[in-house]
Order: sequence, then C-alpha cells, then structure tokens
Amino acid sequence: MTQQIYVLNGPNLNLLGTREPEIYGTDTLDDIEQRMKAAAPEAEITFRQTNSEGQLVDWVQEASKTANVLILNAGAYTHTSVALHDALRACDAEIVEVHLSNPAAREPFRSTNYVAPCANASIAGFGASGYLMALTAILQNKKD
Ligand code: CA2
Repeated sequence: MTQQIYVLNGPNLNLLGTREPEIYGTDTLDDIEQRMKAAAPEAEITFRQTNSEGQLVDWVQEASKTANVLILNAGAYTHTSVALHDALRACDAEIVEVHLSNPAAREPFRSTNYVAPCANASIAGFGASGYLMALTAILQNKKD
C-alpha cells in the first residue's frame, strides 16, 4: 500500500534558513521537502506551509480523509491553538509532532503544548533531521 504522508508546517516556518540559524539551522523548508521526497520515493508526500491557523485546521481535516500519516510542525500554534488541538483529536491519521528546536528547553510559554496530547510520537531538538527521523521511523514501523 502506498503511504500517503502529509507534512504540514505552521507559521513563520517559511523563513527557515534565512534567520536565527543558531536556533533553527540553515536548511530551508524547500531543502527539507526535497530531502524527505528523496528519502521515501515509494511514499506519496504532500508537503505544505501556512501562516494561517484556519488553513492549518483545514489541512488537518483534509489529511484525516486522505493520508494515513501526518507529520506536523505547528510552529507557535503548538502553544496556543485549541482549534488545532480539536482538529487533531478528530484526525484519523497517525500523527507525529516535529520541532526543529526543543521547545521544552526554551521560554516557559513554549512548554504549553496543544499538539502533543494528540500525537502518537514527538521529535524535538534535532533540527531539520527531525523530519527525516520521523519519516524513516514511520516507514520502518509500517514494514514491521
Ligand atoms: O522548533 C520548532 O520547530 C518550533 O515549532 C518553531 C516555532 C516555535 O514557535 C516553536 O516554539 C518551536 C517558530 C518557527 C519560526 O521559524 C523561524 C525560522 C527562521 C526564522 C524565524 C522564524
């Protein structure tokens, strides 16, 4: 069965690779997308970014209907969005939360997390490699 994988990215992640490299690294979102697609040519990967909370909710609902896996870096909405939490609770796809940095080791407000309680797994603090780690772990688990 072809794995249908949605990779959704939240606000400001379009700036990746252009600022704050000491926190978020130098890879762009486009680099990450290319690397994931090259690492899993057998999977169908839908890779998107939005700055809008409502758009993210709409895409989670879409992923629930069309994907079996959702890899999600919700950016700052991780720490604020009850709407996103509710959409994730209603999502039938397996959910893997990814963060480039480790929010738990940063400002206290980043320790509030509305995504983690809805996720099957979380990866944080490995930079862009976290996306690849999520993908390879998922594909490995599907084979086992
Ligand atoms: O570490 C992560 O992946 C975060 O989801 C990134 C979010 C932050 O609000 C979360 O607490 C943790 C911020 C994304 C902003 O990305 C930028 C990238 C480059 C330059 C400026 C912002």
